[in-house]
Amino acid sequence: MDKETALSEVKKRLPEKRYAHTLRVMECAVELAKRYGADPAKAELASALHDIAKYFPEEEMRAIIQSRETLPDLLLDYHPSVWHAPVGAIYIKETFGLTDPDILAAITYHTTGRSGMSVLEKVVFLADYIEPGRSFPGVDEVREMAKEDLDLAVAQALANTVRFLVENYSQVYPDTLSAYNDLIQVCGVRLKEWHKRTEV
Ligand code: DGI
Ligand code: FE
Ligand code: FE
Repeated sequence: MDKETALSEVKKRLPEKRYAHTLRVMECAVELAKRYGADPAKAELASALHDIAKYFPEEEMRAIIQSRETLPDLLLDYHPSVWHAPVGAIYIKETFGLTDPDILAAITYHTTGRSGMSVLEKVVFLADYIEPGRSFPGVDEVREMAKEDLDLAVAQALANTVRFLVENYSQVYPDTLSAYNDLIQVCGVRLKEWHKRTEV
């Protein structure tokens, strides 16, 4: 599947604002891929398609999760906002015959992350978080980290997301906690040093 086909299929399924978000994620992901050694073409295609299922009706997503062996039923115990990522990946595979496992994983885990993420998965996850249209608390700090250290930026983004969910008494999907734990093990010390350095 080429980029143009992907974008025209995505455009049909997304409102204008979400499509504009998609274009910004693509640009950002290509830049991060070049910086951190992921395949820029895969980063671009995965980003183009990452939110394709964002506006699928909840019931349709639920039916897809229930009927496909590869999608964990555990998803149904968590908030529907995490469903569009794995549902989008399986939809793309079945509808457009896209089978590249790297691209499908980057789409599947773009919302929650997971333990042992590939560089491509981190790039798409981070691009979705820091694209210039985002304005949530802490995003500028993650943008700064993204210029220097991919793991650091992804770890901080995950920490922010976990904190946000806990503060709202929302459930945290296990893959999100696994991703957080995994990356904190790698760069928890560096994160602490970064904050010590920028506090003064
Ligand atoms: O689809 P986007 O809006 O571009 O971004 P996204 O795919 O990162 O989805 C963000 C939403 O997902 C946001 O409302 C927070 C929610 N979310 C992310 N991780 C978790 C989560 N919600 C729950 N309940 N649990 C999670 O682990
Ligand atoms: Fe998304
Ligand atoms: Fe997105």
